Amino acid sequence: MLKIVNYFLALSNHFEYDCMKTSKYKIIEVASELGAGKRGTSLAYAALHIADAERQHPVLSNIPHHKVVDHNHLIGSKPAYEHAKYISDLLEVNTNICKDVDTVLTEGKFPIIVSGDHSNAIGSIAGVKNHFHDKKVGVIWIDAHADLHTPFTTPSGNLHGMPVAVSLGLDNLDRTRNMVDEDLIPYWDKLKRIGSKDISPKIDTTDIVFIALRDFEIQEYFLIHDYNMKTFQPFDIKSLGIASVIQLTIDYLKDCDVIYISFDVDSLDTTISVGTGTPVYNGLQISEAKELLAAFMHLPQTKALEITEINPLLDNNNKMAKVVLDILDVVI
Ligand SMILES: [Mn+2]
Repeated sequence: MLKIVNYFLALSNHFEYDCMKTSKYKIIEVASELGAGKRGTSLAYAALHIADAERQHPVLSNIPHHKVVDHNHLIGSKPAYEHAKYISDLLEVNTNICKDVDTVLTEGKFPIIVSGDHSNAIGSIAGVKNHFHDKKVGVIWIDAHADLHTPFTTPSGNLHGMPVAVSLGLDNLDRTRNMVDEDLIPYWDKLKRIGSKDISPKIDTTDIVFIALRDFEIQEYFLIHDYNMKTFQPFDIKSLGIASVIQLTIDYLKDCDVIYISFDVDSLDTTISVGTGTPVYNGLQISEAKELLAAFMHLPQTKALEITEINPLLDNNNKMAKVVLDILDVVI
């Protein structure tokens, strides 16, 4: 009998612990995938939810969940502009994201944004900046890619390659390679100014750190070089070790009052990141991602986390979602 009582006591303690652990968070699901070239990231939250239900100790199920209105009904329709596909629709989606992130922060909760493609970071960063409009916002961008393209430089026209340029307010006109339709420029400028406070840039070029960056075009490289942006590429991570990368990142962003973390699953090595649209070899190991995120999530300045580019349609047995849950398990 005593054994049974103890069992239920342990169970209820675990439940209370879980509730304590998860009550500070709110999940914002952004299923929008119009910014990507491959289809399927809109299913990211469903993939995580299914993988979570199979776990002995669920990670996400106790966290309240809210879904942002998207325009995925346009999938399959012809984009109006070749060099910024679905830009007018993604302006609306990202305006919705901005409002929802700002609302969750106003509720005193920590938003975990489960995002389809990476163009949704435009709205997330805008929401954080709109809420903390008089504060200095820093970004930790954990991604294989720089996402520093603009309509003037993009080879694909997909907006998921542009969120950092939007947030930094950069056009990169000096490296123009596309004949851009003039009609799209007002949308591009509005993307940079999303939020009721009408702020652009959202972040300064000195307040972003790229980690696991290893796949970028020359036009993006020029911006990194021009502004002397902080990067930790695979060579740096291997030579310094992950603990030093963490410390150097924290030191570099020490003047930022607020930190936003964006975790693109393609930052992980291709041996792990099957379920994502643009995998790149020589990426992070799972243990390294756990160390990075655990350290950054525990900083008092950190106010939001985005997880993006999980694509279960490209995956093998939902592995990507399972890996993300393993990482989140030590982080939240
Ligand atoms: Mn990305």
